[in-house]
Amino acid sequence: MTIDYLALGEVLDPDEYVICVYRVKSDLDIRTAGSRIAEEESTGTWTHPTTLSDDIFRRYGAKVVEADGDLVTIGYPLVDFSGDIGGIPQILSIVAGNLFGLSSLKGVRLEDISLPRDLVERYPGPRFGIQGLRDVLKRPEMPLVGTIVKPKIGLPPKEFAEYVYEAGSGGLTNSKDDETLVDQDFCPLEERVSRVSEVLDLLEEEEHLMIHAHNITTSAHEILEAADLALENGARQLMVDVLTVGFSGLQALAEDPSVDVPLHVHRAMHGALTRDPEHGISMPVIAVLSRMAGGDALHVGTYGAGKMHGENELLSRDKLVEDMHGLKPVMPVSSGGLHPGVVHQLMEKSGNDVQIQAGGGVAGHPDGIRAGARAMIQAVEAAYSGISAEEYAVDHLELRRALEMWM
Ligand code: RUB
Repeated sequence: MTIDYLALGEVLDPDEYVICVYRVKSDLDIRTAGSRIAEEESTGTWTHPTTLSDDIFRRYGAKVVEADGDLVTIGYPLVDFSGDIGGIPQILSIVAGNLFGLSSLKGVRLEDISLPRDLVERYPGPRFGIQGLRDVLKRPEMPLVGTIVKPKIGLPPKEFAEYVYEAGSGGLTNSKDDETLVDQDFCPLEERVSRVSEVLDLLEEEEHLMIHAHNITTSAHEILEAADLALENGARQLMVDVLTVGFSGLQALAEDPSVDVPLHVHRAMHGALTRDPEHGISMPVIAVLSRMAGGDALHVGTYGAGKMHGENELLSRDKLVEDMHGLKPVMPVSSGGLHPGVVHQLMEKSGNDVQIQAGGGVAGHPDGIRAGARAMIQAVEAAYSGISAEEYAVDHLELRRALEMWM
């Protein structure tokens, strides 16, 4: 038998293969380039190993089933992912491993991935997801509206909690730590969680439900301990930066029975993987893996409305909500440079299943945090009711002031 990784036109059984689409830049023709990836990531190497039998190749070899333009589709047999240990790290080592460094390729980008049911079922998926978050907040239909406490770092726990209280008093349903705040000396996790929990209880007594995502981004060996610390002090939601922690850190939280609160997933560092159109890993792939690992809410971008470079927001959102072998849908989070003046534009694309977050867009309001929160809520109410922000602002002072400031 000749070892040939090309199987163009073969229709793969999606229950038997992990199927990946790569965008490839190379001087090689696209078929050869695809074959290089398939051989490197399954049974081959740069030369023919004398140990590679026909039988091994037939069972475990990857297949290039499409090669067109600059795209190749490669199927990896499910058996390549078998065994009790390995998990998402091993999936990535195969589908997104050595291939990025092959000298024969000038660029490779993993654009899409689909995984067989048998593989997906080994993962917890979200415990809460969209519906669970809505149930916790008793907010059945409208977007969740949140803030990121600003400044990013520097507020001591008391002032931090006061910010959260003001935001909740202004009507916000969510707030969160920023991605760089964890347990620094000026705002230790334990005291921050305990003070924030007190104000969330107070808000609840005042008949307003709100949750705050506490960032426990840390080393793998400490993450469950950090979660325990936060939960013992009343945390209602936890947050991790999934790319710096790793998908398995998120999964460890999602699988731990004591972690019975929603997990907010920030994607800090994703730009290093997603931003180059010719090399890296696309955001939709990160969305698939975050969902498998158990994230309940994930940042997907602002559909052009905010400060951050956009990348495949609609597709990423779809990966969070479409059918995925029984995993619950994940709440898409839009965040980064948002303010009341862009909410309408955002919601036209996001729909209502979204958590809209504004840090500067709340903390920068000229009349303070509570007014900033009100302005965001008013902007969401206006867009939800199909009324323009300008019209709604006529008799909503906080929104009017925000539009005067930022538009
Ligand atoms: C929000 C902020 C977040 C970004 C991350 O602050 O900077 O960390 O949302 O970006 P502000 P993304 O509202 O003041 O801009 O959500 O695209 O990952």
